Amino acid sequence: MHGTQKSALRYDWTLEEAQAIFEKPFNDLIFDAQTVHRRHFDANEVQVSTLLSIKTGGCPEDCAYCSQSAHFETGVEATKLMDVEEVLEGARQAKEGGATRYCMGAAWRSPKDRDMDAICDMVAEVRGMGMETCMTLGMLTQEQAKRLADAGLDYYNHNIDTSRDYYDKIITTRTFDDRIDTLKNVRDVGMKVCCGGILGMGEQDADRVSMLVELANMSPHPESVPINMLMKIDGTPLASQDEADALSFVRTIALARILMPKSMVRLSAGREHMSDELQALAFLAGANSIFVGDKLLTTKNPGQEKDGRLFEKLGLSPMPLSSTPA
Ligand code: SAM
Ligand code: DTB
Ligand code: SF4
Repeated sequence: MHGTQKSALRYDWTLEEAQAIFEKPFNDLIFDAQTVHRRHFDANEVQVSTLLSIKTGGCPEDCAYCSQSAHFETGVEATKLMDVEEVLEGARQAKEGGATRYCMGAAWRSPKDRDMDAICDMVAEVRGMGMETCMTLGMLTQEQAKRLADAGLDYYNHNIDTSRDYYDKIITTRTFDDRIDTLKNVRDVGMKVCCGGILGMGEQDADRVSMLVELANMSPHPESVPINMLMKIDGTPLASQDEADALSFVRTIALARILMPKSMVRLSAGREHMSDELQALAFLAGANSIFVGDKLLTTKNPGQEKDGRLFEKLGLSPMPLSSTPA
């Protein structure tokens, strides 16, 4: 990929091509990523989302990174699905805090049909407040996806988390292909897809590249690509996992930007432990979306004051709703 070349979107990346980009001298890689970024986005704008856990803990899945799995003693208490009113109060606060997208997450393997009415009410009401809506509820049937789309859900988050090869080292209660099936159901009913993964679970650079090639060869590309740095949770199998190299993390973001030029690349979990300098590098590499607020789902996030200072230092501004890709 050359800086001046007009880029058509591609869906046929090979692992070798992607690996070669990933391994470029760092300065060349960042320059290329920033060049691609500027073709499609205002480089000083960052989209801002807020998360709410609408149903926490007690999840039957065994994702080795997760505080909410019932398989591990993490100290996270299981709750019932929140009332619609409570969710709306959270959404009002998020809007006041400058969020343009409200992301609601539930610790489910998949939603029960009896929960769908309440879930659909949440979507319709939050949307009525003028925010984009995103939900992450686990696996969906085509019918469930259709109901959510009809309620007005803009995005569905469903991560592939890691490479196909590494997947069964992290999760045994479902397969990589189960994830792909739900993503297809979501796409088929016309919703936008938010799909990414986590770094720092003991995977190699080749897994990071392979995960991104998997995403980049989806047509259309996921509109939103969250790249999470593992939040280590006591009691989970990954509690004392070695951290991912920070520069490899930045390279991963740069590769996501180059392979999926028009997608929002989200610097997601893990900012709590990142320096301003590392976050600045991530933005330079093409990340252009974050979660704001004190909390992600169960873990900490920097909070408004700290992020306000970061935006000020870097001359960043929140992306208006009108600039997010249609
Ligand atoms: N239960 C649903 C599912 O798994 O699709 C939705 C909620 S789940 C918590 C959403 C995503 O959050 C996961 O796919 C994973 O990528 C990310 N995540 C969960 N725990 C994390 C952690 N400790 N550190 C970083 N990312 C995490
Ligand atoms: C995503 O990729 N990251 C968000 C969102 N999608 C749902 C979740 C991060 C969760 C971090 C761990 C926690 O707070 O429990
Ligand atoms: Fe359950 Fe989602 Fe956590 Fe996996 S990541 S244990 S599916 S809440």
